[in-house]
Parts: sequence; structure tokens; C-alpha cells
Amino acid sequence: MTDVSAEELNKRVEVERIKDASNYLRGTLVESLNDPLTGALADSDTQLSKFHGIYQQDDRELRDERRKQKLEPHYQFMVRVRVAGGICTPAQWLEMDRIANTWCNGSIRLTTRQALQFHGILKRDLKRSIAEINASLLDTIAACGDVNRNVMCSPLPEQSRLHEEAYEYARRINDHLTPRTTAYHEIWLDEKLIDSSRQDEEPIYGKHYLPRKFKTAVAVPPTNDVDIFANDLGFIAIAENGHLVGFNVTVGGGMSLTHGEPNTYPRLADLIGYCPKHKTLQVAEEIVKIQRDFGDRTNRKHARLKYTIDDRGVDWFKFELNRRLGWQLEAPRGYTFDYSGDRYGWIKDSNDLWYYTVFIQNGRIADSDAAPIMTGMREIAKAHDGDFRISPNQNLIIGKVSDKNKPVIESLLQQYRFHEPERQSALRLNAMACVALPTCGLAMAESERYLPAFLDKLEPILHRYGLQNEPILLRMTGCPNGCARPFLGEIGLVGKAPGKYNLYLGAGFQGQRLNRLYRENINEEQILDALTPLLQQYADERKEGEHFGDFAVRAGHIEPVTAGRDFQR
Ligand code: SRM
Ligand code: SF4
Repeated sequence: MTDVSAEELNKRVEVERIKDASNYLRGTLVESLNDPLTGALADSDTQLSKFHGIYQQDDRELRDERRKQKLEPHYQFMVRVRVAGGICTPAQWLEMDRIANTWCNGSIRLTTRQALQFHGILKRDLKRSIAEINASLLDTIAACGDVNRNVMCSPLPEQSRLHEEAYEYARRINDHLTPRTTAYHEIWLDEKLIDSSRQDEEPIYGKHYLPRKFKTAVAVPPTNDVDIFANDLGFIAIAENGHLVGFNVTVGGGMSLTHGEPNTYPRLADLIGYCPKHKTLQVAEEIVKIQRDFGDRTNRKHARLKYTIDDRGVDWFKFELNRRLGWQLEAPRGYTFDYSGDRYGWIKDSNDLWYYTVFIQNGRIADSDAAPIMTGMREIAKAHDGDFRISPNQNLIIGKVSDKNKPVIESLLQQYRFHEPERQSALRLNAMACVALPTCGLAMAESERYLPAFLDKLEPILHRYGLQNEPILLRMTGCPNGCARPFLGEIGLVGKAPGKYNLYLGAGFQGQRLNRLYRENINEEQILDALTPLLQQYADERKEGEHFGDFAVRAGHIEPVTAGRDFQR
């Protein structure tokens, strides 16, 4: 499948032609990095750098000023570090902290897919930063781009043995689906001289890689913190006697839409069957290859697996998969999800080790006068001999703490005031916002910088109705690309224009139902006005254990979404 005709290539979008000509993701990246006349990469290299985990950005707030001064935009780079299953060691954390404070803007961003991001790296410092990340045994390859990304895995199951087994598979899927090109090592780590005549092998992807990004997660029931149904490919761990025996397989999830374009929509994945654990990698590989061969390369807004499946039907997909596998997926096994958020506070696992989930507002690790989060976490890392786990909800878990070390960690948690946020509303603890301004080039409205202030205004309303301890899932994004999975928020706020958001309601608490548009293009005051009577009614009329999203549907405020393609109709 790797070679396509010139005629076929012409029909494809520009990114496809860039991949085709790139010699397995090399392009002219070396020349771009060495060009002293600009802080930017050549246009085609900005596309290729994504496969290496690097996004060219510019500080959007400086644009006008720099234009007036006839300067090019203030180019800088976001670098995403892949952390399979979100687990890293204290030594790696300390190294990331040092890199953030040496080459970046002094902060680390925990992402909604359990990875780490650095912002504000200048072109001249890129290579050194990437080399230092690799020296700490983490990397950035395939953190972005048209390939399988960081594989997620539920980080905090109380059943630790099952978690270890599931995590091992997340790691193996991650490794198995990593591109094989040696371009990354040549360009960033000087491991070999670049030889433009050499041909790499990409046995899974081929030279054009995938039509679009591809995302995989492993969930360990009863927790659906990874939002398994938002992923192109999902594996739900199935256990017998506390041990992993296999996975239920889900396909075709995704979040993004374009405002006003009904042919774009979020979609929840279909459950297509069960595979025994020893066949997991084969299943993952064949699903990726189906998307490689059938995904739409002529329209990037229609190129995700969710559209391939909706265009051809899930029965076609299952048939094609079984045909390629040479055996049939079994019928899905039973499982239940109870929650897609995080569980705060100390939890003990079945090996008698402790885990503490620290609330990190919107995943931003930085020092401020109000909270010395970065310094505090650095001191914890120095004293910690377990692991760190990035949660899929942008929080940080101090993992595998022994009975002996627990008092030390606890006293640091107190010293650096990590317990304080826990006294805030359950809604705040369950809220997520994407990065948005000033770095994200696609943001239409604020998100990370605005959510805390918005919650300051919403919390008094929650208190008024006695809802401060009610875990309501709120997700905010600066545009409809869906980076904080807003269409799975019981309350979803999606940026439309500066200060204006679409308000979505009615998603399921376990990540099993999408929300739906309730009010369009409204400002803060209008959002609060829309939510206040609903919250009051919820407080008065909810049934025992009923979640806000379910209530909004039951009370008739919103029609439940049953299929993604109906989302915008
Ligand atoms: Fe995302 C693009 C940030 C999770 C859907 N996302 C971007 C970019 C790179 C903007 C760009 O293309 O120029 C953002 C960088 C902002 C910045 O300054 O850092 C960005 N996405 C993020 C992160 C950091 C948000 C966060 O607050 O944590 C998340 C990084 C995850 C990771 O570690 O890999 C992040 N992005 C997601 C998710 C959530 C998920 O995967 O569970 C989604 C929705 C799920 C999905 O993919 O369907 C998501 N991001 C997108 C899209 C829409 C893709 C599509 O199908 O159309 C874009 C735009 C694009 O690809 O063209 C995008
Ligand atoms: Fe940027 Fe939009 Fe993603 Fe937010 S949702 S980080 S604004 S692309």
C-alpha cells in the first residue's frame, strides 16, 4: 500500500504530499533548524515536526506589537513528551522540572492524554531540549502527527495487580505502534548522519503514515478516567480472579467538530468484541492498518477513523478486521464503569502501597504567589521513591508510596498546601480546560486561563443550592477541536469567539453518552443565567444518586444524543 500513483497523490491534501516527499519524516528539518534568519521552520517542516512531538507556535498576544515593529511573530515551540500510561519516575520528574526551567517558560503542562508539554522553547534550544528529554529515557516521537499517539491507561485502580498487567499492555501497544523511521534519532540525537538515499521501513504505517492522528487507550473498569469511548481504539481490561485475561475492543471514538458544519461531529466508539490478551498487539496493528488503507486522505476534516466507520458501517469494519486477523473477535464480555473523574486523597492498593492524587488546576505545574506547585512537586520528587502518574484528567498522582515514606510525603503535601484545593467544590475538582490562549493557534476563546475565574462565579451558585459536594463534570475548550473532551462534560463550554461559548448539557457521568448543544454563542453572564435555574431544579428534584447530566436529560432540558452523526443536526 505504500506506493500511490501520481494521480491519486494529487487528489490528496497538501500534508499527504509533504509526507510523501519527506523521506520518512526527514524533510528539510535539519536545514530549517540551522537557518539563523528566522525563528521558524520551513512551512513543510512545521507539518513534519509534529511527528517528532514538536509544534511551532507564536505568542498570539505579541502578534500585533511585533507586526507594528515589522518583526516576524515571536516563534516558539511546544514540545510534547510521550509518557505511556502517564507513569514516570521521580528522577524523570526532576529532569522535566529542570528542562522546563532551563529552556521553556518555567512550567510543565500535564495533558488530557497523560503526557507532558513544554511551552515557549526557542528554535535554537529545540535540539538540546529534545536530547535532554531523551537522556532521561522519555521521548517525544509520535506525541503528535498522523500516527498513534501516547497510549493512555487508567492510572489508579485499587486493584494494583490488574493495573500493572493492563499498563504493561498499554506500554507494549505504545511501543508496537511507534514509527520505525530513524529520522528522529538522526535529527535530534545525532545518532547517524542523514543519508537522503536511505530508505526506512514502516511496516505498519507505510511512507504516508495515517490519514490523521490516531488515539488509543486502555481502561481498567470500574474507572473510565481515560474516556475510552473518545478514542479511535480502546481496550477495556477484562479480568478473571483479579488477573487480566483479555480486552473488550472499541473503535471509532473522537471529539472534534467544526462549528456549523454538520458533517463533522464527536462520536463515541463502538464496542466490537473481545480479544484474548495475547492477541492484543495483532488487533491493534490490524485496526491501524484498516484506517491506513481506508481513511480519507482527501479531506482532513473527514479523515479520522470515526468517519471511516460511519461511511462504511461498523459491520463492514468488523468483517474487514476479522478477515485481516484470520480469526474472529469473540462477543464482548461484561464490564461496568462507575466514574470518569479522579479519586482524590490517599488510596491504598492491594500491595499495601499508597497513592495520593493531587489536584492540579488544568494540569498547569507552575509556581505562583498563591501556590508553589512546581517547587512543592520538586521537593516531593526528591523525597519520593515510588512513581508519578499523570491522570487523564490533568492531575498528578504520587504513586507507590510505602507506609514508611508516607509521613514524609504527607508533610510535604501540607507544607506546599496541596490539600487546599480539596476544600473547593467537587465541580472544580472535576473540571478540565484545554490550553487555548496564548499559545494554541486554533483557540477562538480563553480556556485554561479563564476557567478558574469562571468557577469562582459558579461556586457561590452551587453553595446556594447545596451542590458544592456534587461531582459534576465540567469541561471547557477554546474551540471545538475538543482537547479537554468537552462533549463528554455534563456541562460543556466550547469557545466560539472571544468571551463567547456554546453551552452543552447532558453527557453521561461514566463517559457513556455525549452532551448536546443547549445555548449558542453566549457570554459569561448568559452562561450563569442559563445554568442557575437548572442547578436549582437539580438540587430540588434529583433522584437518589442521579447525576447532573442524567437529570438534564430526564427533566427534558436536553434530548439525549444517540449517534454522533446526529450531534449537529
Ligand atoms: Fe488537542 C490540536 C492541545 C488532547 C483534539 N491540541 C491541538 C493543538 C496541538 C493545536 C494545534 O494543532 O495547533 C493544541 C496545542 C495547544 C498548546 O498550546 O499546547 C492541542 N490536545 C491538546 C492538549 C495539550 C490539551 C490539554 O489541555 O491537555 C492535549 C494533549 C494530549 C496529548 O498529550 O496527546 C490534547 N486534542 C486532545 C483531545 C483529547 C483526547 O485525545 O482525549 C482531543 C479530542 C479527541 C480527538 O482527538 O478526537 C484533541 N487537538 C484536537 C484536534 C481535533 C482533531 C480532529 O479530529 O479534528 C486538534 C486540531 C487538529 O488536529 O487539526 C488538536
Ligand atoms: Fe487549542 Fe482548541 Fe485544543 Fe483548546 S480545544 S487546545 S483551543 S485546539
